[in-house]
Amino acid sequence: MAPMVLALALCAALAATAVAAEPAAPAKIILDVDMAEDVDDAGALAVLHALADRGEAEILGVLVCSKNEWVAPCADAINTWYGRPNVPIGYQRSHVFGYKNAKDPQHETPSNYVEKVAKACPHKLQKSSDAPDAALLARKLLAAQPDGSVTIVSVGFLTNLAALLDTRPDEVSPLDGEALVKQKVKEWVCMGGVFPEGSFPGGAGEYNFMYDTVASVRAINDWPTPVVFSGFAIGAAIKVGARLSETPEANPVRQCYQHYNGLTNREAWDLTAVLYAVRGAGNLWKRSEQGFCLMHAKVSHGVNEWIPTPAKQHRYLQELMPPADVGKILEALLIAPPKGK
Ligand SMILES: [Ca+2]
Repeated sequence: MAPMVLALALCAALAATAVAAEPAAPAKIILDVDMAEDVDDAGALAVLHALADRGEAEILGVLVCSKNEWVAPCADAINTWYGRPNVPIGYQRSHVFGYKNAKDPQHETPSNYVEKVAKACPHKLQKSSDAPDAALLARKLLAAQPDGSVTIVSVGFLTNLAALLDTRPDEVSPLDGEALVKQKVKEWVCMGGVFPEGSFPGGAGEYNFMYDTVASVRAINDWPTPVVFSGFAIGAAIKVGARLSETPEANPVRQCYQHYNGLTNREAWDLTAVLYAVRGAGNLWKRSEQGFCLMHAKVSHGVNEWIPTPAKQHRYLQELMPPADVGKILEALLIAPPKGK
């Protein structure tokens, strides 16, 4: 190669490197949790903070879909531990009808850890119902962002997202909920469902879809943007949490796992959804063919049916990397010290 050609080739290679090294804009994330009955919501919030510490995510807000006065304070304590005490938190006001609360819409989601952790760790929010309505907060957060820029990650029931679709135009936006979501949301990443079967052997639906069934039907069947589901099997194959014992005792996420299961490993359902939402499928997962995750209300609570069709923008994650290796990635984020600690 002539020296001049070589020099040009080198310049081109350097320019390409410079372009490749340009950091991607952080993913704008709203995380909707049912932190209460299970502990992986706490792990998911920790992973999201770790990704934010690495410049990969921007946390716009946290929504709480479970009915329990200690969930929002517990989430607030985790946000505070990670140095983000001002992340807005919204709380559900609208459980409709479902498997757990069919007879009692006021049914509280029990928890063996949120109250203990909230009482032990610094935070500001005194009770969940002190937080604004989750659907109205989501409107405010979405309206302030560029079009097509926000990823919503739900790792609990679909109470808040159904309520968001049902919101009416207000001072925040002249658009109704569906139109606002369509304009601002890039993708909804949903932990839930059984794919492609739609139910477990025996016929039961997946917990997140089943809990507030009417909300699931409304949110999933009518959602106006692409949706990617991290179904039950994806996170069930990965177990993390025990290594939180390597983090300080003051870490509220460590305390959540401590109270929940004595600081042992737990399935990583919710953590997988956060990781996919921020980093994409990469070499961790495959995305299924395009289709429609049709929710049924009557067959059995929370049963979904997978219908391959280009007419709907739903996909679900499929295993690619061995789950144990995905687990190592999640674990490293879960136990990473907060930036500056
Ligand atoms: Ca959850």
